[in-house]
Amino acid sequence: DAPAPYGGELVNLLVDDERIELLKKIAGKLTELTLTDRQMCDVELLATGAFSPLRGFMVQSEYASVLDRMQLQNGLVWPLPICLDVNDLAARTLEAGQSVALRDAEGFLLAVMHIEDIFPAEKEKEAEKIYGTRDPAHPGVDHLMNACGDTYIGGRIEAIHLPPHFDFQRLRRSPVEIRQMAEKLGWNRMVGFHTRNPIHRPQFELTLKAMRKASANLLLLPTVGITMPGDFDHYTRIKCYREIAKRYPPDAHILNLLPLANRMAGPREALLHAIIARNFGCSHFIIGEHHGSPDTDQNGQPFYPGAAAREFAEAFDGHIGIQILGFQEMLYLPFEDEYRFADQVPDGTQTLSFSGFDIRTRIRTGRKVPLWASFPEVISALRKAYPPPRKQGLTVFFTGLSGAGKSTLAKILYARFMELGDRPVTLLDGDIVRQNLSRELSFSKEHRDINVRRIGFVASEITKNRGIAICAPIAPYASTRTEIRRRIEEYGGFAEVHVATPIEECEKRDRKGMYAKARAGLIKGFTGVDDPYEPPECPELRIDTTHMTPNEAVKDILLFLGEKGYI
Ligand code: PPS
Repeated sequence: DAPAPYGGELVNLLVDDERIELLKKIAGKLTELTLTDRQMCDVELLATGAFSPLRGFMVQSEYASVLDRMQLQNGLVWPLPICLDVNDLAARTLEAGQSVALRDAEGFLLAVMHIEDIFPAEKEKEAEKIYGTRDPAHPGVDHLMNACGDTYIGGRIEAIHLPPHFDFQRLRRSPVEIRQMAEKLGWNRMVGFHTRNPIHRPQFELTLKAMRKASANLLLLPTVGITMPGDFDHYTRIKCYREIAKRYPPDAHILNLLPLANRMAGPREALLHAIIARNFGCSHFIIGEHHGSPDTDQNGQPFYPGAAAREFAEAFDGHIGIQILGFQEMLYLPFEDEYRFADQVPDGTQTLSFSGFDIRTRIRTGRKVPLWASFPEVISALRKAYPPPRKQGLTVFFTGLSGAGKSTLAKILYARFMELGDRPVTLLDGDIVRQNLSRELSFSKEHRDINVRRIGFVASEITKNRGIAICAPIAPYASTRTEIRRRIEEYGGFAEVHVATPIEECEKRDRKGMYAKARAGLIKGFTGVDDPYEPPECPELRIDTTHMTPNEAVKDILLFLGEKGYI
């Protein structure tokens, strides 16, 4: 039979209809918390029992116990804190003993939480204990340090609705539904495979080997909550899984989406995945190299040794009641045309291997993925969603002082792209945007940020839909520019062009007479005069137009874009 859920009982926090009516009535009077996407993932996994035996967000003593001893207070092994973070402002309005309404961004009521405890997040300690590093290049640490609120609230949850999903609804089954399905199919043994990447050849081989080893059927649990920046979007990944599904023996696997917010905590993450798999009814769980780990740090080094997650989880499998099937890296032997585990490769044999990261990079840069690395149907699905740079969307983001030449360069570049005519082009010039999209805004820091974010938002939509956006605001603040870059790079190309014409030259030109007015004190807070400009540290291009014609400058930009494959 399938193993019992972790802690003995499958938790179900969804309350019955009568209770829903009551909670809905009182919810209107309760303080509201709007959940982030990550928090909604946690609420969903708590509500459906994927996080059994947890019945809500952790209180302080539980949090401390997980950090220090990796245990819940009842002694069960538990690797990661499941906490609800709030910012200081919200924290000041809350107190223990109070109930709060948990809503999604649209205001849809998901759950009522009964606060038992409000306590500070021990961020430094959490980073060390959970991630083993404080390096902000680690996406889990970055989130904890830079995005997560400073206060946690703990307490029981009564779930009213699961967060609504409109995609792949038939593939979103709860642990109890998967258990029932496996029972109906007469499956006694099920091996879980958790992944955030498409399944390529080595992963496929691995799952087949695991199924044979455990004489079990397969439960594929791809993460569709939060994965890592740069990952393929989940629509594309699910298309790939569906293709791969045809390669398994008939009726031997179930594909089910897991709305988990990955922490990417490597060893501790792997252990959590194994516990979740047990709750879904798995008797075995596959852990390969670098399970649950971010790609690499800034020096190209892995955050955790390849075997760390596997060895860690194996050490605990007796405690968590699911058998870990740890596998070494699989390498391709070109002469033999087969995959083997690293320890089964004779010394001196030539081997090849591609990580998920390598394949992502190749797809995104339009390079070939050899057939030994993946399957033709997977490569084709990926190529369709992630075309080569020549067919991707692109944003050229000019930044620089007033009068530096941004608008002129942007206009010439616009004309060149229109002449090429292979993609729709939109010009978002600073002045033009301020006449319509940002008409009501001033030049305060706050308003400049809003203005630049709006431009970034429009540019990201254009880039997503494979057009070209040319932006030319001053955009004086580095962090806002970085934020926009991140958003746009998810969808296509981003080239920051710093028009670095020195202020003396801009002021000499003073085409609009603005510098003269600023110097005379008629305009306050003018960039470069009495307002800051933070020059980009590593723009794709830096152009000083002092001794250059605009046409020459644009030629440099086009050459750069050509080199990168965008035109
Ligand atoms: S920002 O900082 O990115 O929001 O600025 P932006 O939207 O690009 O607007 C810059 C243009 O507005 C004119 N202008 C000022 N610039 C800077 N500081 C102050 N206080 C200011 N007031 C008006 C200025 O002419 C800029 O035009 P460009 O085309 O850059 O010369």
